[in-house]
Amino acid sequence: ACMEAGRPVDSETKYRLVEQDQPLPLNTSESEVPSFIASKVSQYSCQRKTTLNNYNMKFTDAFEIMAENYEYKESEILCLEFLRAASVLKFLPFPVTRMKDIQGLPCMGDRVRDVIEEIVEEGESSRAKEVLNDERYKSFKQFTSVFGVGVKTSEKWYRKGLRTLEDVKADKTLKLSKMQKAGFLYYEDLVSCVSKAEADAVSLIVKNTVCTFLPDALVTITGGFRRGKKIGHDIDFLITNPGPREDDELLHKGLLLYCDIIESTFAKEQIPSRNIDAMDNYQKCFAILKLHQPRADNSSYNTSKKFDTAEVKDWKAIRVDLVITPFEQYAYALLGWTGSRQFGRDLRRYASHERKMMLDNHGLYDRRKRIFLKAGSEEEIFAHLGLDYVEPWERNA
Ligand code: DCT
Ligand code: MG
Repeated sequence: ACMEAGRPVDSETKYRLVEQDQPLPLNTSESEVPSFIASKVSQYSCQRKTTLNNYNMKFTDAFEIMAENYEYKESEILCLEFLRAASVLKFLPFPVTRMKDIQGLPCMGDRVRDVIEEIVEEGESSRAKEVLNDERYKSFKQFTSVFGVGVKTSEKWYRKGLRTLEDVKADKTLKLSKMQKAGFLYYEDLVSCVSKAEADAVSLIVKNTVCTFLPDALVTITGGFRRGKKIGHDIDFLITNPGPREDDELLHKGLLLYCDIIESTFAKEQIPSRNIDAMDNYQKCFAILKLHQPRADNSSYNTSKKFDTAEVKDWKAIRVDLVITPFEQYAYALLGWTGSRQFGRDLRRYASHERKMMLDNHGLYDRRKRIFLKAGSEEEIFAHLGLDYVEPWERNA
């Protein structure tokens, strides 16, 4: 129910203006306007601080719908245009109310301005609304909400004339992958978002389990939860073990509802990938974990019929990504897996366009010096790039 506009919507952001405890402008008296110079805003989100305080959700939601539709159409350039614009508006310390407010800002192309203009004038975007009602968009949205289904599979299903998940389930000629079968089996749980409390509970399980195999291992929560989000679509973990390498099976089978282990494809002398959106080569495990949670007694019906409680499902399926990295690459993996995706994209773009360096989740290569730059912390990576440090909760670009 929290899926909207392509990704789980942080329902809390809707109330943030009310419950926010740290107002943005620092030490300004009421009459003072926070100093903000539009023309000084960097086009790279890695040079901006973007908290979860989004004053422009009206616009960014519309942009994300547009971007998603272009993603489904595989128009990468248009998709990125809207994602970059969304990221700039997420960073703005005030709500946009007139066209003048965006004057001088980067990433505000004509297509983007048209959408902003309409929202400023009409309160909503007819283009975004059109997309939401578009048959192809609606189908792709449903299809990609299944774990293991991406744009390519959706395209295939759509071309076969399938339009809904019911159509897909009814089509017995389709060959579903193991991943997709698990995706359908746990569908309801997986589309309902993961809460911070659930993330903490899973974190304990993962840490305890990893600990029994690798007592010295470092387990860190990454992804949206590390950036301070209160809900997510999955929980991302980074695991590293100082000392000798030993990346064997990490989890008790009983809790693992689904596990797809991707073996490490890392070749030592490999130069960082040029692909801006490249996957990394770490051993990883896309898993679905069984989280036991005694359901709150929200129905007196259950308690009055005690013998029926065995029928009640007392657990929830939760998507967990485990990434195992060699200790030397830990900082790079942490930076990459903390995201946001847009922040990561801009870091890599900045490295290559502004510094002649190549950044990925494994390392940073200086093309002029022809060396890999070592880093033991995220701070060191920012320093290598000549960037001011940006805290995880400021990377919600
Ligand atoms: N990432 C990466 N390489 C990949 C996949 C992801 O570097 N092959 C990074 C980008 C963001 C981060 O990992 C976490 O990915 P998601 O879980 O998809 O994003 P999220 O920000 O955690 O969002 P959500 O809250 O929806 O899980
Ligand atoms: Mg995540």
